[in-house]
Amino acid sequence: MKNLKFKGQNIPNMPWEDRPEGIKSPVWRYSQNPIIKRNPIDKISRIFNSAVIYDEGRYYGIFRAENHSTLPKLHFGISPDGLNWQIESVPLELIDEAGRKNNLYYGYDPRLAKVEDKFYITFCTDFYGPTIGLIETADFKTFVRRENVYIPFNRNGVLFPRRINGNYQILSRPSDNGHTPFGDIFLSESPDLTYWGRHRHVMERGGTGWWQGLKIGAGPNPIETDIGWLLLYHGVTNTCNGYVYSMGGAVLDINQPSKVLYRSKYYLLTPELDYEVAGFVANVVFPCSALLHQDGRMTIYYGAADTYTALAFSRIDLILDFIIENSERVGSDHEIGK
Ligand code: BMA
Repeated sequence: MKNLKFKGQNIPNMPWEDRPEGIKSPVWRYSQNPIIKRNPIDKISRIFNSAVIYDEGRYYGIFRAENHSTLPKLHFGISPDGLNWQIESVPLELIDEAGRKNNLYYGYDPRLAKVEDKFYITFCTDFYGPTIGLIETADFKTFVRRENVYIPFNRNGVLFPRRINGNYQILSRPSDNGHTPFGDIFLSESPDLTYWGRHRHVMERGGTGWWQGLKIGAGPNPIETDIGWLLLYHGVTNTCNGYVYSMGGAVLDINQPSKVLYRSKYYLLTPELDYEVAGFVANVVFPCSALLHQDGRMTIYYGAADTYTALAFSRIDLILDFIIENSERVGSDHEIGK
């Protein structure tokens, strides 16, 4: 793809490896995966499905860490290079909007976005069942818990990195209280991050690939290009041995992101290597963050088998070409507002 315009960052030491000879896939794995292994810090057994951001020379991470109670909590970490992480051994301390202490019973599958001058963590939390929580921070020192975005049940809340048509925008996947055997991606918007509405359907499970036949959920925060928003997501299939989580890709309209322009019928990454096919939950590839360099290189952080944190690489032009070439027409034309 020539003359593609996109919003990349200047990240001098972004984790990176060129595509190995002989590999044709638009996404390839880091040869030293996983970057976070089992029992990475005292009393924490597994860190996976975690979010990373690069801002003004520093890497910050919000990690899904499970201690020996197996309850997931959000932990803060920093890194000099995006590979070696210093992760706090205790969960994030939060205050509510009135300044009172407010700590989470559980928090998992965080995403991390910078919108204007603040960072926002969206994640799954408990509110009489799982739903989407929201934390705001300006400095990664004070973390303010905002109102939950939804009533239960909902998962995979993922913010866009800027307002669109004046409003904040969030993707989500309404769910149930268990291991949800269904699920499409929806969009909601808000003028103030408190009141959410104008809900739209974005993408349905299925399409023409069984790998995404059961449910789908947004992955990393969408990436802006002049073709549209690149959305990486997870797609799940139900087999006789349980669920299998792969990564897929789609492109959403820049001004009306409930409109899907392209969606690949093929997965971009599926569990193949030992650290993806075996672990606490077998066969899970779960992308939560992507860094995009201004030269087009992409580094994707994904959870592997609910046990490890791993990296994969791509290039923005390569991934978009693949999605467009292998795109299929899905979704309906009779939605309100489409
Ligand atoms: C989902 C979430 C993810 C997890 C996946 C596979 O419902 O809980 O955090 O990776 O199941 O276990």
